[in-house]
Amino acid sequence: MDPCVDSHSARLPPGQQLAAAHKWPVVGERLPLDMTIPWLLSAHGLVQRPRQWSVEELKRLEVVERIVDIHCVTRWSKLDMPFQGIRLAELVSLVEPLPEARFVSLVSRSPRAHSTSLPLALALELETLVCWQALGEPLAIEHGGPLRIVVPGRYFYKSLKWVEQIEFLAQDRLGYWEATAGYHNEADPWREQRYMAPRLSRQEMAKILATRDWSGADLLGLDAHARNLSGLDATRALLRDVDFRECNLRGARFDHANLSNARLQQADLRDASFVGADLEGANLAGADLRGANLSGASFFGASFQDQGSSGALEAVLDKTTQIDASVSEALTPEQAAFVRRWFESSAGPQPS
Ligand SMILES: Nc1nc2c(c(=O)[nH]1)N[C@H]1C(S)=C(S)[C@@H](COP(=O)(O)O)O[C@H]1N2
Ligand SMILES: [Mo]
Repeated sequence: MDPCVDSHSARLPPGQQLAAAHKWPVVGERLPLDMTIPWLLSAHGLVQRPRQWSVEELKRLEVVERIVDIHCVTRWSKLDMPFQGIRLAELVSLVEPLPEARFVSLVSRSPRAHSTSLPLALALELETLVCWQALGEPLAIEHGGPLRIVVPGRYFYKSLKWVEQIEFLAQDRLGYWEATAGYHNEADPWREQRYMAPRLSRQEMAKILATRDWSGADLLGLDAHARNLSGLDATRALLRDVDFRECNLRGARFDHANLSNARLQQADLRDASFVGADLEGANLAGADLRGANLSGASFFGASFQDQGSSGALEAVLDKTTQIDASVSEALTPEQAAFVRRWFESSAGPQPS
């Protein structure tokens, strides 16, 4: 075997193929919004010193050259791409983020104000770059010139073209593809985190995100971590192994849905309906279940409390929560004790 091909295949994440040599596909938007006004990159939000830089000013900071492997979610890769620019870390040290700044939202000067986001600590760990040069040439406009983000080690949709704003946030703000097309928010090519629902086409996913009508859908393994899905209709949906941690699911309908092993930690489930749902092995620690109806749901092996990294997480139940008194029979002694404490408090209904 050609040793070169061999060494390349070890560097190709699963499901990726090398793009033809000397070909760099253009993906997504092809032009920024307006090239006639001067380009200014601004960094603002939860920072001590908001700032803006012209491209010339950026070039006076510490310029670095990095060799990066590009992996596009549409399955082409390009290895050993040289990029020149500055490290995001350098801009971060100049603006001094406040302690509560945990995410960066990157926004383009593009027709749809295209955007993406990353946890701040991860963006720094991956050595994210702000680039004006690739392959020894100024970045072509269609590839994001005059300034683009390059995030090594993530699918290329995290590498925003025509970056104009870096906003520091306490809460994540999903990017354009992540919010509208169901692209995975973590985007690690080695874990094939392409789409939040690996079994749906992009069109199906876009439809499901736009309508919030998931009734009867097969969404096994869906990763919806921290999304706003209030009012969702997931009646009879197959949601085994889904990740709904920290989601807003207020008023959502899960009647007769299969949520076995679902992760619902710290989800807002106020007024949600789980009548007859399968919640076996589901984790509801820290979830807000006030006003929720869990009548007839099965809870074998489910959890209502958990030992999280920042202390104990307990589900919130009150007298407006509807749950069968027999639930504790399906739980481990520890979980059953937690639920029984709630039943025995004056707030809860009395066990039969
Ligand atoms: N502003 C903007 N940035 C973007 C996109 C886009 O549509 N608009 N598409 C993303 C996607 S999906 C990919 S794969 C890369 C493509 O970059 P390229 O066209 O330089 O190959 O840009 C990313 N950044
Ligand atoms: Mo992409």
